[in-house]
Amino acid sequence: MKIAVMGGDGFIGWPTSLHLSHAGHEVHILDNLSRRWIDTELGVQSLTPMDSIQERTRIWHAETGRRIHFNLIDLAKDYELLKNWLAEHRPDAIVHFAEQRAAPYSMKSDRHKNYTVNNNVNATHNLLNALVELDLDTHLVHLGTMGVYGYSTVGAAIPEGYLPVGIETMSGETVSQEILYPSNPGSIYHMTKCLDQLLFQFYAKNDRMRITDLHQGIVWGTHTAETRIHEQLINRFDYDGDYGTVLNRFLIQAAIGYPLTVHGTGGQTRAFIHVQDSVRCIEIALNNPPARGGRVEIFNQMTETHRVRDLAEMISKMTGAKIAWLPNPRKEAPENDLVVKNEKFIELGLKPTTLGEGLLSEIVDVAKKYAYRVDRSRVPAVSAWTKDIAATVERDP
Ligand code: USQ
Repeated sequence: MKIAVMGGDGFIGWPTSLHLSHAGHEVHILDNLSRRWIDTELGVQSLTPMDSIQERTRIWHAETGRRIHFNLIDLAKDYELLKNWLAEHRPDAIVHFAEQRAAPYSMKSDRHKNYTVNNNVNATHNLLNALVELDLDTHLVHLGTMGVYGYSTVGAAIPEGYLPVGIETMSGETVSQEILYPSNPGSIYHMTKCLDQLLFQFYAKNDRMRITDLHQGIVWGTHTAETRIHEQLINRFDYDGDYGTVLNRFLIQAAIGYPLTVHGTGGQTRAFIHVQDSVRCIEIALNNPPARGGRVEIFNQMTETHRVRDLAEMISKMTGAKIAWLPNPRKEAPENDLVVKNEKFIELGLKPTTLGEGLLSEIVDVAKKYAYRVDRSRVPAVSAWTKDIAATVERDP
């Protein structure tokens, strides 16, 4: 297939591009390099030393003989450039990662809220709009989030996108119907992914677009089989308070002797997936497109659920790291249970990498190896969900 990877320079976009290229697909990355600009804005850098995208693709070619093409295009701002590129290249499939993906960054200030909404919603809509205008029957695979469901305490298993409901008619009969699971975002970032869902529902219905939405959990890990091929193909690894996700943060904190930063009681239960499984899921989704005229295909892209304090305690036992119980900078339920259905990927052949198998090698290979690159002052999470909460945030646990 000819595949365009929108946001192919990012944390999942890069290993996905390598994985798809390795599998024999023709891969084109479209990216505005915004993650690199945001690093500069925040004064942080990836834990792992990361080359320019041009250098990365040069090394990939030198190592494998395969080309990954790079195009500097901003999906949200350069509609005509995007449309012209699509008209010229007519990709069979698009993987869409080109969105601002950090919840804390999206809550930093009014400017960051505006940026996240404008960037994410426009990027998705520009893409859908251009595909329809050009009459392209391209399969669009979007990276969504488990966060669209919210983290209710109901305890019932979260289905894959759609919820069966019974509705009483005027004549008193109950008819059953499947609706999109009610969205319940916990941040401005998560809210944009809920808005994306509505755009997808409309375009699938109105223009018979083939769309797959992947509701992904929190990704952990760094390496995939392809990023291991050469040191300069290494993936990025974020540890800072805005972009670092919880498990990767705990790993690097343990490696540098920083107390593990548990928010509140750590009672939040979340869904997790290793980055290697994430790229496999994307490949599986690409190989199983929905029929034209069908509904949006939704997968829950996660393999395990864990409570934050259990993760902290596990890493503390493995490494001797201390745990810091901090005031939570977020507005979220202090405790929640989470049961998620993920049968669709398992039935299509996904074999999950469990925390038990993968964790130790991440600590040794990545966290310890690059610990010297950490700026400890960037570890605390200081973006608060409300002005009241901001007053309670701890800057130096
Ligand atoms: N947390 C801590 N300590 C930390 C960092 C986080 O206790 O140092 C807690 C948070 O309060 C939260 C949980 O860990 O309860 C998860 O936080 P996170 O930063 O790992 O994940 P989140 O903000 O939800 O976002 C990440 C990705 C996002 C993706 C989402 C999937 O950045 O792109 O969509 O995971 S999900 O969480 O399933 O919605």
